[in-house]
Amino acid sequence: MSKDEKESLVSGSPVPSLELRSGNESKIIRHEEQRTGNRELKIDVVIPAFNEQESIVHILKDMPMDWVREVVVVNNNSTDDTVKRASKGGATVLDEPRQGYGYACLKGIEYLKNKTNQPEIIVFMDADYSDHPEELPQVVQPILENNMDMVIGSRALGEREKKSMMPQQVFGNWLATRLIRLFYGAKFTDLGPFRALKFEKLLELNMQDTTYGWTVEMQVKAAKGKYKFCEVAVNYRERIGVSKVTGTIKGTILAGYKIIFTILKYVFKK
Ligand SMILES: Nc1nc2c(ncn2[C@@H]2O[C@H](COP(=O)(O)OP(=O)(O)O)[C@@H](O)[C@H]2O)c(=O)[nH]1
Ligand SMILES: [Mg+2]
Repeated sequence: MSKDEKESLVSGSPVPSLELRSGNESKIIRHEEQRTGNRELKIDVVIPAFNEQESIVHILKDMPMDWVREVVVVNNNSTDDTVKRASKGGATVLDEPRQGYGYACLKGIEYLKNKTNQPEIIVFMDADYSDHPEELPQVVQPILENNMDMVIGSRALGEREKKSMMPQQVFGNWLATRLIRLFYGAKFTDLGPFRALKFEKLLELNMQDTTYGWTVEMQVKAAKGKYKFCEVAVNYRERIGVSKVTGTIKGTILAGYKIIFTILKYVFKK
């Protein structure tokens, strides 16, 4: 897709048609229909959040709600105003008392699974306003147009603001993606949090990780399962608020260890 085409999608200019496959069915949904809110396109967003009262407001404000059916913010024991503000911003707020990024994502999935009307596509993004919610159409587009099972928003391919990623994070992602290439033959450039999957394919992955190994487990299992996946460039900016993972020594060590461990674990595991 050219840059102009991408920009036209984000700014909402109509594109002729999008093809959405669900199960064996293949139906054509006209772009304008999504925009007029007939809600035929069932895209739900899950955002794990831990003390993100400032950023969550911006995220919800920028969320392209003509594409999204429901935004689910999973709160992990926040002690600030995250819950109140997320709820005021129109999100469904769930509480997950067990601390951990993976626990929060699992809670969001469980909630969507129990809906009578499950989503066709699930999108994950972080709560710190580093991701650009308005880029959601680009991230889901390969599922709609090319029948991909999973799309990773790659910060390595996109533009990163200077202080948006710590050097150890850039190196860690490079190393992890090299290892995935080596052990699984799958080419990724990032383990970024902004990603989209067909919901049924996500359920098939049977995700287990409860903390920092979440994103890499998903990619490794998708590679092993021969999923159709691709990456799209996403931009990344300096977060609002305080980093809980790579901004702390403990978080960096734990995340690094967990990511490498997860990559190796699934080489041998069925
Ligand atoms: N649910 C949940 N989310 C968390 C936890 N720690 C961090 N997060 C969220 O995970 C995302 C990434 O964390 P962040 O602090 O930005 O880490 P960084 O991007 O590595 O600096 C943000 O949306 C956080 O709110 C946690 O223990 N539980
Ligand atoms: Mg962050």
